[in-house]
Amino acid sequence: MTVKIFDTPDVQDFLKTVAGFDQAGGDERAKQIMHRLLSDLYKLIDDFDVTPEEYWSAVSLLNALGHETQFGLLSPGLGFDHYLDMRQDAADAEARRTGGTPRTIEGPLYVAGAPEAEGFARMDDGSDPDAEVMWLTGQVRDVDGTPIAGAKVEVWHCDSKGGYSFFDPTQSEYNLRRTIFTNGEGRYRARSIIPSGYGVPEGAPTDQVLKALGRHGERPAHIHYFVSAPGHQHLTTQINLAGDKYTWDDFAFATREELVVEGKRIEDAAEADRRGLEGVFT
Ligand code: MBD
Ligand code: FE
Repeated sequence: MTVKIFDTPDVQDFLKTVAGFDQAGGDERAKQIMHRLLSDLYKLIDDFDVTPEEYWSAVSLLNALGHETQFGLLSPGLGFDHYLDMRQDAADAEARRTGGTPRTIEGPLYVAGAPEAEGFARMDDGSDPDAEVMWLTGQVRDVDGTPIAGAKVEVWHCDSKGGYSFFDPTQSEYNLRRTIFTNGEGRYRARSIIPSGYGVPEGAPTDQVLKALGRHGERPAHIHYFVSAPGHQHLTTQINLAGDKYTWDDFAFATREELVVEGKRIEDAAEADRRGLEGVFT
């Protein structure tokens, strides 16, 4: 079937009716956006001769994504999260807000309300004896390099099997999630465990979409951050642990050169703890 009806007056009038253009109520921006969205999709159906079977299988897929709350997971896979960041970067550049650690995407797995600590936090609940200990230390500075005391550093990451607390029911509440306020020198420290990479659940609706595109759903090992302080722009970012197979092949497009960090292995556990507690990693 190769009928082309999109450009006919009937279809154009119909689109306006569907988008509520001839109704007084509702929201003007919602109408404009819906009209554009529907127009693009109607045109796509016409241009690609989308069959009813294809259309209804797309509806099923959307239902499955919603049922499994996976819109937030497919979103970075389709590049929307990174695209919004690119727009923020462009807005910052235009406003001459330059310097500082680059932003990258939040992802769908943040949970508010993590336990708070001053200066130092142990992030893991100790339930994974096979996991390797990881120390994280850092300093929050403004774009001029001045340390910021009392900055809020929210950190979250997955366990050694790629699971995040709250989404992985085997983990304790807030495992690997902490809010740490920087000390007088703007520094924070955390003792945690090395996270593994993350993979989209096999066979899940998000996985089905990626497979149809010939893509995988893997992310390199990473650690999420929100950094904020009064009078400063909120930063959403991540660090990637260097040497991961997926560092430059992240399904969520979140890797940035400046955010790839090389961990330093310390074989002596007591030495690692001593250095971590002192915040010295040279
Ligand atoms: C993650 O852990 C993540 O950070 C993103 C962006 C998407 C899926 C899982
Ligand atoms: Fe993540």
